[in-house]
Amino acid sequence: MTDYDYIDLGYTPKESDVIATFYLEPHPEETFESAANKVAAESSIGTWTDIKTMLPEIYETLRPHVFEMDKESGIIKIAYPAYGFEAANMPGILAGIAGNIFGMKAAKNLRLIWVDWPEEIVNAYKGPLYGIDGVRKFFGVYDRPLLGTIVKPKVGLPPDKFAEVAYHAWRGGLDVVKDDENLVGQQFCKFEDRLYKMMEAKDKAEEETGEKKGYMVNITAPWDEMIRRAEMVEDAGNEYVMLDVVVLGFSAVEAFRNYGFEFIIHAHRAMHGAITKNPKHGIKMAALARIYRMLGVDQLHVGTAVGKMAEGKEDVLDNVHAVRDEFYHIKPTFPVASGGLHPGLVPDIVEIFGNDVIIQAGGGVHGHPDGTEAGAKAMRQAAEAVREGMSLEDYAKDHEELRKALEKWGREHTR
Ligand code: CAP
Ligand code: MG
Repeated sequence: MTDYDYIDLGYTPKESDVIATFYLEPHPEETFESAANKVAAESSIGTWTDIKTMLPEIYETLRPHVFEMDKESGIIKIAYPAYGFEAANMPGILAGIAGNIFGMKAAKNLRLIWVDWPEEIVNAYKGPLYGIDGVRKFFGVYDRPLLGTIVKPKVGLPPDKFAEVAYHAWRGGLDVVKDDENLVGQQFCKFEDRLYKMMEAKDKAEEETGEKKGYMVNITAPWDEMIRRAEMVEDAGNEYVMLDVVVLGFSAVEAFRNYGFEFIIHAHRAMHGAITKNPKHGIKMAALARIYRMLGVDQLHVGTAVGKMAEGKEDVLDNVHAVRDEFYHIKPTFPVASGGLHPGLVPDIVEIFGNDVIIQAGGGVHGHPDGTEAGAKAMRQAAEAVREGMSLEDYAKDHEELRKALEKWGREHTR
């Protein structure tokens, strides 16, 4: 057992401290205090035993303080001096406060719920280049949520078919079309072929509708290839890229934002559920959402509460606060509601999120009885109905596409 005590309930955190809030359930043979102490040690300067190399000045300047501890709720708060971290190195920071501790014997369950970042760390991050205001300006759309689709099937369509589906989605009134998270550069839909077909389709849709359109092209790949693809996207004149931020890793996301491109970055979070879904263990999505915002993504998937993914309303709202609330110099990230959505759920989404949300529907557009363009129209009509304060049912009386969508899916939450 380590001799060093990190529990200090009288401690008042300094403004410069990084404060991590955890839910902790100790191993049955461990007291709550001892488990908390071990979590504090392992996430900062300590180890499992006392060591001859722990110079007093190291302990004094870098020790964490467990300054709140509530056995009843399992909540502990640990303050870490910012001096213990390299500010512009998120992987390095997380290797401490969200590293070994999740695998320790001492904690049966451990969940990082939230991190309060001090200004001196936040200053090392750029945050989104555009954020909500910048993305709205790009589209010139201010009075309704942005609307989008994911081309389905997830993978399989060849580039020309893919672009045709996208063209219909844009024509029907959607602002953005995105690749699915697992569509990259498969041999039946090579990255460059898809990109160029999509550029043509986007130009055509913009000309015909007079509206600005966006293509969120998924450049997720090993780093060198991802940069090569990003350069290709830049040359093609596309303004957006999409990153699968969890599978790519914190290093890639931080480095990509610092690389010098001027893309709007759409962040898909495939794999987050492995980290965030267990309410007793792992990392809460809201804490991750705040980190991805610091790293600089302009748009981030945050759940829907009413669609096919598991997060409930409370969690979704925590995510929304993490990306939209004031946070030093960092712009707000646009929350994206996606997963099992259809036109009948648009009012629920606006009720939960307000207008500052990007609503995406894949199945809920391409599954429309009359196809993609009608599905896109139905989504736009649903958003118009909400904007005008009308019920979907009333609006659908003289809007056939919305009527047919409601006949198929009603207002049901998805599973
Ligand atoms: C939505 C989606 C997204 C999910 C991911 C999909 O499609 O493209 O990947 O939204 O979940 O493939 O499921 P549908 P989350 O509209 O067809 O459901 O946004 O919660 O990370
Ligand atoms: Mg998807």
